[in-house]
Amino acid sequence: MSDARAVLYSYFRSSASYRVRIGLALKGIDYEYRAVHLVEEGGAQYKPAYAALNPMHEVPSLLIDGYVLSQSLPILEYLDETRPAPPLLPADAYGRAKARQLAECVNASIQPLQNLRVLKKLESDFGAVEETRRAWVAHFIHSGFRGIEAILRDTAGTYAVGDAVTLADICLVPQVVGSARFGVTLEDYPVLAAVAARAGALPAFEAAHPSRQPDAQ
Ligand SMILES: N[C@@H](CCC(=O)N[C@@H](CS)C(=O)NCC(=O)O)C(=O)O
Repeated sequence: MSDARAVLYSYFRSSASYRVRIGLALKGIDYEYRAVHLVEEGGAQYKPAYAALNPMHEVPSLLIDGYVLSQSLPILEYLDETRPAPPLLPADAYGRAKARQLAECVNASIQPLQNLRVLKKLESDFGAVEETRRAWVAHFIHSGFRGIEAILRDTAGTYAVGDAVTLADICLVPQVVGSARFGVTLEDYPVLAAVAARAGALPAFEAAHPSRQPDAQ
């Protein structure tokens, strides 16, 4: 363990980085922000110095307690286990399963399909123009949001699972914010819209918003 200041490698628009920024803010953890520009010069995620930290060439990565961590959900679980207040997961096993289920709906089922490298490959291998790429992403966001809306009808209180913020809100808000770039609006998802609006207005979520980051464009 080390008590050096934490360092977050992040890109302002990255929804996975946004999740970790929310977790750090909720836990009141001070950190240095290091921007990794995913687009300029072929992407800083591929530069050897960063690849040594994150061999998957992705943000976020977090240096904390002398460790190098990556993958936003394990990072958030690490923060929760080492700094339990405020908790990011419900006290009961069923609540935890539902919060993790919603988090994975975003992390495993929606976000990977909108990743920069996936969109680049659609362009290079199939000639997909920007409009086609946006339609592809929007299709998968809508199918994911339809499923999430159905789940939330059973789980939501003030927030996605009951009345306290959980991992589910930490994943849903960045996905909702990022979806606007692909022309996805929330008229058909009233519970998701309400939950995301309430969580998104909390100070920790606002501080983590892409527009508030040092590398925001
Ligand atoms: N499941 C990973 C996803 C990480 C990820 O996909 N990060 C994106 C930005 S949101 C990235 O670095 N993409 C780089 C690329 O596609 O080249 C996590 O939760 O940390």
